[in-house]
Amino acid sequence: MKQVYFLTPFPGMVKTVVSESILGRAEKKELVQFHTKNLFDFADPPHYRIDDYPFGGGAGMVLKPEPVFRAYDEVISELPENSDSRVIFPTPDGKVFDHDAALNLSRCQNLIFINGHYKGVDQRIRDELVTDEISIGDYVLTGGELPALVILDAAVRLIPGVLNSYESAESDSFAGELLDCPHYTRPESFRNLDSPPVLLSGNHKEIENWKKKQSEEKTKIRRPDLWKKYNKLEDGIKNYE
Ligand code: 6GU
Repeated sequence: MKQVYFLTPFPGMVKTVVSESILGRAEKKELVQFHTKNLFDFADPPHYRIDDYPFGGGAGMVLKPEPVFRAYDEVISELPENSDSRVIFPTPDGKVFDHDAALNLSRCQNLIFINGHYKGVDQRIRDELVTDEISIGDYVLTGGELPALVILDAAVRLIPGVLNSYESAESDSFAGELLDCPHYTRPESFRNLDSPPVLLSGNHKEIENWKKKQSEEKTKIRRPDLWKKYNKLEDGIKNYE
């Protein structure tokens, strides 16, 4: 089973999301187990501070090294020896996350997320403990918990057995390089809005052609970058044949 740890000043935030989502269902299925370590539990009395002013000045506070290193040591002591662990620090200056990175994490044994809610974390944490610095896009959030949960959700849904077959990850956008096609369900006509007749035709070949065409048109317009990549791949296949 995959072990996932969060080192965070806000364990409640993580627990709530896990328990109310498919992450929680994956835990019930015993495919993954979630743990949180409250960084305040590893801070020094009497003030139990986990952040402090930055050396050299500047705005914002910096997450202190001691609580993080201590919490990390405790996590390592709970994991089997020589198990394969990735230590993830979600940060806007990290490598931008994508489907391939999610797939890669889904295949790791243990994931340890270090979440700061401060201007930064002491660089020694990043230098000594962190294996992966990951950003979820070019904008800034107030803390690492939401991005950690985004990264985790994307990875956990790719673990075999987490999704039901009808939620299958195989036809996802990005898994196949093209964006997903539009979907319709009953009623066939709703407020005078009709579903595309081809989808009700029963002609599987035509349905597949329609879906592919829709995916291609959407990708061309919204994501010229993916469209270019897709065409290169298709050309590769054609040249190979
Ligand atoms: Cl990983 N963290 C924060 N705080 N903001 C972000 C981010 C991560 N990725 C994009 N913005």
